[in-house]
Amino acid sequence: MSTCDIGLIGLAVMGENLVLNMESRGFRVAVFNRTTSVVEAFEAGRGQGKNFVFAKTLADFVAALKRPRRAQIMVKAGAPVDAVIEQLIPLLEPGDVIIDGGNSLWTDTQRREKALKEKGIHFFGVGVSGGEEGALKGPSIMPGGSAEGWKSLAPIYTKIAAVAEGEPCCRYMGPDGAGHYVKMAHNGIEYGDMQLICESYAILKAALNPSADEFHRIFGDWNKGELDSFLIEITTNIFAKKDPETGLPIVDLILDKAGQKGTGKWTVGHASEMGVPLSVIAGAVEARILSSLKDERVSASTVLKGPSPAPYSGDRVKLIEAVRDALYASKIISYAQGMVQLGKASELYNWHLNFEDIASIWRGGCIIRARFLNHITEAYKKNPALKNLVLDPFFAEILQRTQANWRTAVQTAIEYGVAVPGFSAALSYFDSYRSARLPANLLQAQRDYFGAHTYERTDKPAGEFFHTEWFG
Ligand code: NBP
Repeated sequence: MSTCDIGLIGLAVMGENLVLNMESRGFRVAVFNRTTSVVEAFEAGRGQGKNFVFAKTLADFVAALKRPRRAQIMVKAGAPVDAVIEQLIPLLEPGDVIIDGGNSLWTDTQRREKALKEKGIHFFGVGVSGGEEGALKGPSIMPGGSAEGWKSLAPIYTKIAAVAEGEPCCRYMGPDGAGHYVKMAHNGIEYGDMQLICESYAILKAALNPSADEFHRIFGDWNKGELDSFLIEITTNIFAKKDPETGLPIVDLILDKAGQKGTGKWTVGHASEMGVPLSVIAGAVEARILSSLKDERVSASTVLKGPSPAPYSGDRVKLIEAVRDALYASKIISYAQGMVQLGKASELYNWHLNFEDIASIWRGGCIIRARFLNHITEAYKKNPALKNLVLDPFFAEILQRTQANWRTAVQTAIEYGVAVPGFSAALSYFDSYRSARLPANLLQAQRDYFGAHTYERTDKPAGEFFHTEWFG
């Protein structure tokens, strides 16, 4: 009866594809879904004839699992996860493992892990990236939970994960919320990458107005070089897709109103709480928010006019190269900021995150997979204590090399009145981070002026604070 290696609750897009992946790698899997008809449809459809137990009750589901039981939850993040855990608890025993594979908030994972530990149940917060296709063919997997519990999960998750450079894209991240935090940071970086690609498109469109076919060629060329990545690849493909109804490029018919589910906002909110600059991702989140104000923007566009530059008279090829360089440099800054955030969170929660591992499991299976993650992996392999990715010689050289083009791209955007919150935030971070002196001396004077907040002096020892009587 108890014959299944693992069980999964929640047969929506991700759950269904994940269990098919597990089954295809030789595991026997019990499946359950709150709405029974979903299990029946799976049994009659994609699951037919395969090595599954199609459970119609949670009790049957649990009874089908080998001990220690491994029960993965793949339902909507938030209250549904707590509801499923509550139903599972009376059916499980100490030593069993519950895995939450959804995009849960890491603090929820910490709370759940603590509560279940008291009952002797291991709880795992596992980040799964790669969408529907990744879940089916091999996602990037970011597990967080007890090191002991991981022993019983590792044989399954390392086998179903994507493989990059011969290694599975799955490593143990650390205790409690570590896996879900890394997944959240991954999603934040994904927001940044997508926004930077959109800004490249916006600048080129405003200055050169390439056709969709030309964009297809431009992004296709970029994908052959340093920018080689899943997101550039799908962007290339998007430009080639025609609308069957009108024959026009589908991208030109899509409403410019972006959606978001919340992981980007969580990432930016916590970075800010920890005092970590995350300006590229913050720019990306805000760009989505602004895009969603479509009606307001349409009416503002009739009142507020931008510049009317002359048609672009420079070298088209050079501008395309400049935008590509700006995209690459901004992307490096975004990853550098994301890694600093992970470092700070690791210190805060004592997770001992390993950045080489993180960069290496993002090389395959997930949405941000990219050739340049090999270089990030290398950078942390050489120096696990690297303070900031931009200080690694490989990346520092790229930022030096692309700097002039990066500035040209931002200048062109400004000239044409194109918003580039990601490019400009990245460049401002670069210019701030490399500045030995910033205008914060004036800011400190202002704070002291109106609030007697005091300041330190350049000509006195650090830690000595001064106040000026500004009035009179
Ligand atoms: P959804 O996030 O759309 O959730 C649907 C599933 O949750 C269904 O199986 C539904 O059961 C179940 N569910 C809900 Br809603 N409330 C429940 C409750 N109170 N008790 C039990 N089950 C409940 O599914 P998804 O898109 O497959 O995503 C699953 C998780 O994976 C989410 O956390 C998501 O953020 C994450 N994720 C998604 C992607 C992606 O590309 N979609 C990628 C990576 C991670 P029902 O059939 O009875 O309504």
